[in-house]
Amino acid sequence: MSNRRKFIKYSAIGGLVTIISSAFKTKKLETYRDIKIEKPIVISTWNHGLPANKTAWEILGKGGTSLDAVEQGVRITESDPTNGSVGLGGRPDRDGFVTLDACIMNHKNQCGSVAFLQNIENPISVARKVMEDTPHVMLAGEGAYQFAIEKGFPKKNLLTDGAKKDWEEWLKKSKYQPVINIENHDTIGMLALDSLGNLAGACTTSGLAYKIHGRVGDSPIIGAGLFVDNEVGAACATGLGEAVMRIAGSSAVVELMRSGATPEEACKEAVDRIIRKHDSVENLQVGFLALDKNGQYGSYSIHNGFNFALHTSNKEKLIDSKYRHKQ
Ligand code: SD4
Repeated sequence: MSNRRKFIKYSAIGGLVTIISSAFKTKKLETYRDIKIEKPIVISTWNHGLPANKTAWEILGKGGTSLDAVEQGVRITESDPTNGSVGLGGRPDRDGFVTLDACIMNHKNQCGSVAFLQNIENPISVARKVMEDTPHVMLAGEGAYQFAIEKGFPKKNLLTDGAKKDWEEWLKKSKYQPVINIENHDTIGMLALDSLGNLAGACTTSGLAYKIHGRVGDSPIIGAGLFVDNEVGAACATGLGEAVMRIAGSSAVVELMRSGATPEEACKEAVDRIIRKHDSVENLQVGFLALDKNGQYGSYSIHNGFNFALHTSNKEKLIDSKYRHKQ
């Protein structure tokens, strides 16, 4: 392509970006004119977010940091054996191994992550250690496990009797059907803004039930399952990780907010991006959740059924997400 044609092409794209971002900016000014900053605040995915938020709030309400709040908050879900998609009690892969993915990110763009981690109940705290005690962002598999043991995390069998029984039942047909629809979900993603105005986020999961051994989803991938930029906002994702990774979902949501979109508009555009890139989304569920620097929050999902928990100084509730398609 000649330089002139390249220039015309890129200026046309640039012009379009300017038009889109100024549309968002105008909207933002209208929407936000009278809004006062709401903080502290914590939001998290699904109804297990209610007890997780409660723990996070014990920290935030006393002036603690958003980082401590999100770590302690999601540990509640990780340690709950009745939750089949996170930590202890998580459904195994198709070979019977419970493998966990988690990541955490603070207001300084520091982040830590573990993927394909086994036999450790609270991967989020291992992810935090990766962030704070190593020069790295991500550890995986056996190396992540060895690191956790060195840091004093106890080894624990995470396959509960109930999850084992369900897996044995699944083995009878062994139908490999990696779908996440409105019945098959549960990852916890949590976003918090503390009283100092700092954002942090955490995301933790056992991933897709009966996945191929070694499969890693979006949840430990910074920019996919979680992204935090303290200048703008934070976002996290739940649902089919492959679809989230393909659009760098949480990073996209934060960038859209940077361009002036409200949290809900940003989540909606990310959902639409996923829909545009799939021939059919009949069996595909993804939900995004976002919190901006002003404590404004929003969510959007492909299908109905996604909800999130909110906790502020005077509100503690579950909110149904807006969505594109009703099932
Ligand atoms: C994954 N995104 O491993 C996770 C699963 C999930 O609600 O979010 N379930 O693909």
